[in-house]
Amino acid sequence: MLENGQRPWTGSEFYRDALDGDLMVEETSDGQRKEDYGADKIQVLEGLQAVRKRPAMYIGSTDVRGLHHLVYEVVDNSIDEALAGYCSEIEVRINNDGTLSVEDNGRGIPVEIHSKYGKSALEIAMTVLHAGGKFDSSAYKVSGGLHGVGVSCVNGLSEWMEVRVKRVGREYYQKYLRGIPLEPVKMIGPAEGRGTKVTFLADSEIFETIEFEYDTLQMRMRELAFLNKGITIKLIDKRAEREDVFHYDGGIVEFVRYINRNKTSLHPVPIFLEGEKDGVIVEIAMQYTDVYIENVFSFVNNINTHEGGTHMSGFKAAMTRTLNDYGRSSNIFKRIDENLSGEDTREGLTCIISCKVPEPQFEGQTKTKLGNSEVKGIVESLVNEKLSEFLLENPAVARGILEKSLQAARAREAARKARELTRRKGIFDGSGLPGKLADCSSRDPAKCEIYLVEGDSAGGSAKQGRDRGFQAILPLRGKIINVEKARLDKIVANKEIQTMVTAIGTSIAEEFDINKTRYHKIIIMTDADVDGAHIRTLLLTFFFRYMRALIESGYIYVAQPPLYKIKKGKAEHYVYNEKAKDSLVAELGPHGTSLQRYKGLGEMNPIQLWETTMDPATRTLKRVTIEDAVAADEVFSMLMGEAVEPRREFIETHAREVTNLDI
Ligand code: 0RA
Repeated sequence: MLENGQRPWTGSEFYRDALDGDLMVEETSDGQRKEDYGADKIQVLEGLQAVRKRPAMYIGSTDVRGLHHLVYEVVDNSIDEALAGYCSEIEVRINNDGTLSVEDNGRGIPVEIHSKYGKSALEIAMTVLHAGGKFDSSAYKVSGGLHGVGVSCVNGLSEWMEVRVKRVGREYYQKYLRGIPLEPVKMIGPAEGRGTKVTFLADSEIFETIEFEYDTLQMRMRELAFLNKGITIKLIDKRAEREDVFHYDGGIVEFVRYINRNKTSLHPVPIFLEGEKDGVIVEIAMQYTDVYIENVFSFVNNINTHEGGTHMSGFKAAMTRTLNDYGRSSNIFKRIDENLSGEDTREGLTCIISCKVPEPQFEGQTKTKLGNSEVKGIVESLVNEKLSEFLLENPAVARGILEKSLQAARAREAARKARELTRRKGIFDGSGLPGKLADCSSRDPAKCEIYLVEGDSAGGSAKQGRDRGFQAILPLRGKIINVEKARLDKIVANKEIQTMVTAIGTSIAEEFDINKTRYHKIIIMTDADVDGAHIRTLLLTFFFRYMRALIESGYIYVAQPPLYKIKKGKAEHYVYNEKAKDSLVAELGPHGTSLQRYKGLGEMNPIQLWETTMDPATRTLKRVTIEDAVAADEVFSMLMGEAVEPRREFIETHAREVTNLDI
């Protein structure tokens, strides 16, 4: 029998219902259960059918990103259990057979018979769409957020899934094929401790790839451990015998230290502010460094709110006001009219804002913008109050921050003057086009394309191979400037940037004007190697920071040069990825087949480059979305300064993801 009766209530109606039914699974007669099984089954099947029919509606996409969302979805349930105070360890394991397991040491999903449905609560949780969302109102559930669709959705998108629950000294088990249970939940033996373990094989009928990427999971698991202090998250890759254990008692303070680990900070200890009002919990950690960009990341219920929202507005308003007030009252401002803009106060700032909001409203293009209006005031008054307190108690740190902000204000003024000068000299207005640019003859931006090509030799081939009617070529030499390490005035003075911006025609930053763009396709064409990926990441980061509307308008693309040329007899085939190569080689057979791997664009002659990469009739272009750019920017901000090799590998993997998108 249940041992629950007097157990304090934990906040879930769904599970409360489950506990009403007084029966343990093994005490249920199977014959009884099969009767009501029919009607429920139809309902369940309809739900799962919907998920399988439109997977993107539930998990965003069916590419490698969607695949990883499955993992996050399952992990989120364990995180919820941890936030409720019942779970301290979560293990995520990529198994040798391509499956993935998530195991926690929480209370275990209830297995008791749900009175309304006449079957195990566990089965309902695993098979009924939104069961968790609808019934479970525990305060800060991650569910209801970005992809809070519940584990049943993952189940429906898995070739198979199995769940093991340890409770009250017993282990329970159920297995599903594409979301459909093979048999009722059964007790399979005694068990020690409690917990839940879910294992699944993503369905290759649904997903473009079902191969999990360690680096992608590693980044998210580390982030979750930072955002939820005290939880231990273990990540294991049985394919490569790789593993990490993430556990941070310092939470987001350690997150900020981590992001800044290779930067020079202005004060040794990050500033930490926290508070709670009307059920909204706010935590903020921040630290200034000597770099010139701001790295402010915000999260709501563990979801990265890339598009900001009310918590971000409240934070920015309070920062501007508090630092200006302090500058004036402490006489750090020399002139009475001295004034910091919001941007000035955030130059060099690394900040994590983490809010827990009971009923979050997510808005915006990618549903990553917090809409709850009450949160602005809550964050704003918290920061106003606690930050001014901090400044008064730490005058030396306060002076450092104010001086940095004043420098930023002066630099901004200098950059404005410099831009005026460049404008007078005609550098940015398109009147004096750079000599390196091989422009096209058309003047209709909607028809024109510009290829930003890595290196002079590939640039040469592209110039010869192109259709000069509408295709312009701009060779970029060497690395472009790292936008994190240079202020706008320096960036504006950089020759590669000047050439590129002048050719595009829009100017940058505050003077950026999308209507002046000379091309509606700006195509990044780099080698398919680490350096190429690095340049691509730098360019995306630059566009993201200073010419964002080009990305938002869908004008930025990545070219897809082939990886191999395969020849058999007279026939030549170009292939664009390893998988395609393997299957074509298998098809043609090794006899008389030759394989050439292209390491760089420079290895192709002009005709080959045209045929494979530039001819609109045959090429594939990948349009860069704002999400790709955000990812590139984040990879950059969070990984900058890490030991060079791992960082390069990481950038390479993730930059490759960017190129794997569909238009
Ligand atoms: C609500 C109530 C109880 C357990 C859970 C939620 C739970 C759900 C998941 C999902 C993944 N891991 C989980 N661990 C626990 C049980 C209530 C009780 O036993 O008192």
